[in-house]
Amino acid sequence: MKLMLYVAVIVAALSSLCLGEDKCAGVPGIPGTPGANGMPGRDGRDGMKGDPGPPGPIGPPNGLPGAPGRDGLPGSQGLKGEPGEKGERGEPGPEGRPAFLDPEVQEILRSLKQRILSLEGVLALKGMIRKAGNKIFVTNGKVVDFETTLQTCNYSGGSVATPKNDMENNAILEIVKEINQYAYLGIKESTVQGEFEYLDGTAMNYTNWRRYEPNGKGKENCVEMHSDGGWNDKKCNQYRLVVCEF
Ligand SMILES: [Ca+2]
Repeated sequence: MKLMLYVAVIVAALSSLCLGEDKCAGVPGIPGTPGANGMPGRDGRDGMKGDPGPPGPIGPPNGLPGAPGRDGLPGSQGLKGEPGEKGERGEPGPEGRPAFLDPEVQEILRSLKQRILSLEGVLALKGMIRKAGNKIFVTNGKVVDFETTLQTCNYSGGSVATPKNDMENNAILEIVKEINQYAYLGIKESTVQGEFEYLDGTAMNYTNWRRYEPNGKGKENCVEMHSDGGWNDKKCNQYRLVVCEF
C-alpha cells in the first residue's frame, strides 16, 4: 500500500508541473515482461570426417575363410631337366656339287695353298726348314739315339728323314752341315745281312753309300749321313742329330 501511495504522489506532483503548458511529458512506463523463447535454429553444416577407428575384435571361430591373398614373388630358377629323347633323323639335304666343280671350294683351296706356301717361305727364310720337292726336312737340334729319333719324328706327325733322290739327300745334308752333327736316316738293315731297306720294309730305290760301306755285316743295323752327304751303316745306339721329314 505504501508503494501505491508513493506512485500516486509522484503522479500528482508531475501533473502539477505541466500545468499551463501545451505539451506535457508522460510518465515512463513500467518495463514489459520478457518475451517467450524463439523457435530452434536450422541445423549447422556437416563437420570434418573423423579418423578411422581401431580394428574391431577378432570374430568368433568357425567363420567363413577370407578371400585368397595375392600371388607371392617369383621363386629362383629350378635345376635343369633331363635331356629329351633324340628326335628322328631329318630328310637328307639336296645333293651338293663335287668339290672340283664348286668354284667357291676351289677358291678356298687356292687361297689355302698360297698361304701355306707363304708360311713355308717364311720358315725356309729363317733357316728352320729345308724344302725338296713336296718334302720338308727339319731338325729340333737334339742329338739322340735312333729309337728316340724315330719316336720324336712320329710324335710330330712326320717320319725319320729318308732321302730318295739327290735333291732330298742334299736338303738333309744342308742341315747336317749347319748343325755339324751326323744324322740317322730312315733306313735299316733287313733280315738279310748286308742288305738295307726303308723303315716300312720296302726296297730302296736310291742309295748314296760312302766308299766301302755298308760294312757292318749284321752288326750295324742303322744308317747315318756324314757331313759329305755319304751314308754309313752304324749301330743304332749312337747319338745323332734328329732330322725328320714331313
Ligand atoms: Ca759302317
